[in-house]
Amino acid sequence: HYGDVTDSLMIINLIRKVKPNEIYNLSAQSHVAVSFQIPEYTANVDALGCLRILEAIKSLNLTKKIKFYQAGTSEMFGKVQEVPQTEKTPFYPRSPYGVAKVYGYWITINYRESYDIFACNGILFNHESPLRGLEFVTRKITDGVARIKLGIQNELLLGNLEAKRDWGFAGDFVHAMWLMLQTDKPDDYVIATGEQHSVRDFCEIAFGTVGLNLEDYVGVDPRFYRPAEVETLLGDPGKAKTELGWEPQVTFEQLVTMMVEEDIKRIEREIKLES
Ligand code: F7E
Repeated sequence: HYGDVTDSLMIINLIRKVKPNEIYNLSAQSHVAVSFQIPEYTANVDALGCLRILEAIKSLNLTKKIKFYQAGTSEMFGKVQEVPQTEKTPFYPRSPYGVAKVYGYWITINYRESYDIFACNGILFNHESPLRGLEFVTRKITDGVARIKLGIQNELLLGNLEAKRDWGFAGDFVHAMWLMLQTDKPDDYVIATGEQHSVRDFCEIAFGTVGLNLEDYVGVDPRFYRPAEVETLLGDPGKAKTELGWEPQVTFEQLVTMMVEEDIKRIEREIKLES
């Protein structure tokens, strides 16, 4: 089905047609840096998009039939007020993206409390995989490492190398989303690994997996700096562990290695096809 969360009628018609029992709202303009350039569009999709789905569920009288998952984000913590961040840590978003997601978070709670919808917020920290878009730092690095290793690129230009993130494997995190909708009572959960690494650490391991040294290839280009940066994020997944029985399975090193290996395989296939 085609769709767009800026189109209310389409959402209503699609729900009527598909009759889902679970809706996972992952729709977003999800790039933090881009949200500074298109803030109004980001708010329309990321904040009002969530409201439109909730309002569709309510106006179709399906509040008892559909469970709803809202993709919250660690970007809501932004300039962190506490370390590590838990479900109780106050938000301080640092981008139009983060601000729009705070609206999505609260409107989800508001519809849960006002209309008794089974609605949950997952507050997911960064989650990565070989499917990650090339505009995000992890995939930009692993794709760059693969190209450098295969001799088709000779440098990798990045922004803030000191930013620290709690990076996990997307497959593990999607499992947590599903678990949230299988509980008896809707609630909100931080999903994170509880481990933190810098962009520089990520580069070091990624270059290390192919026997190269990051210092020989990585340069800093201020074009990739953000007007306001989120310097450090570290989640406490304790509640998800106790209440959902969820724990991440893939380690940071395994994640980086998996992403580099997949990029090397993909680029080797592309080179073969071209020759
Ligand atoms: O940046 C720094 C950048 O764009 C991570 C989204 O899925 O996760 C993601 O948001 C860090 C930042 O992800 C480059 O300044 C350095 O500090 O990979 P990112 P993000 O902004 O953390 C959260 C949880 C979401 O919800 C978002 O939707 O890396 N950085 N150099 C760079 N970032 C990029 N993109 N490109 C660089 O060259």
